[in-house]
Amino acid sequence: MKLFYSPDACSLAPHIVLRELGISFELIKVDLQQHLTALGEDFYQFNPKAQVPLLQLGDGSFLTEGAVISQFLVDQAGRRDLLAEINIPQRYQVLAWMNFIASEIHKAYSPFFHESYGEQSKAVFSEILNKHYEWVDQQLAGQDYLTGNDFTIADIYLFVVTRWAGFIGLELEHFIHLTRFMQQVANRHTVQEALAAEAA
Ligand SMILES: N[C@@H](CCC(=O)N[C@@H](CS)C(=O)NCC(=O)O)C(=O)O
Repeated sequence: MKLFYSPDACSLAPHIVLRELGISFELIKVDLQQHLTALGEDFYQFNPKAQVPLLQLGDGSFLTEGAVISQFLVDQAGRRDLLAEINIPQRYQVLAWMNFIASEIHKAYSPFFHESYGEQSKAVFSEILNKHYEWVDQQLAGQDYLTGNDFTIADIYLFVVTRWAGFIGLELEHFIHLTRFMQQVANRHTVQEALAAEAA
């Protein structure tokens, strides 16, 4: 399998999942500004949406959408601690978080990474992010991870997007449960390996 990624982008989530699963994969770096892979290929030819993450499977086919790539990977590997199997209620609790992170948190960071958004948009989205993190922080009180004490793909996704708060100067330290969560996930060796690989 090949994972097309950009350093520190949302592609870090399936990257960490791949390392948690211990399966072999190839990382292909993409320059999102130039739409070029590290080999100088036009990234559009692989993903017309021009976004990472992009997973290329052994049969040559492609899968997009990070939240779905992560589900696909754990289902293939049968790692039920990271995502329970179909028809088990716990699975849908994790998927509800994945959907919330994708639609409410991940995309609320977009104005900070696109120059065309002005300061007013950024202020609005800072407020939206704060409101979401206040709720997330409450959910993390008294438990290690989003759905309890088991680490899942939703925790990986939350960790990856919440790292961006540091890049945009969004203060989150007062959310003590969230801060503890971020530290705990940052300490995992798979996370450290993925960050080191992307920084190389
Ligand atoms: N819906 C997509 C969004 C992916 C996405 O936003 N990727 C960003 C990096 S975090 C990207 O490739 N941006 C470049 C662009 O949109 O031109 C997913 O969840 O996988």
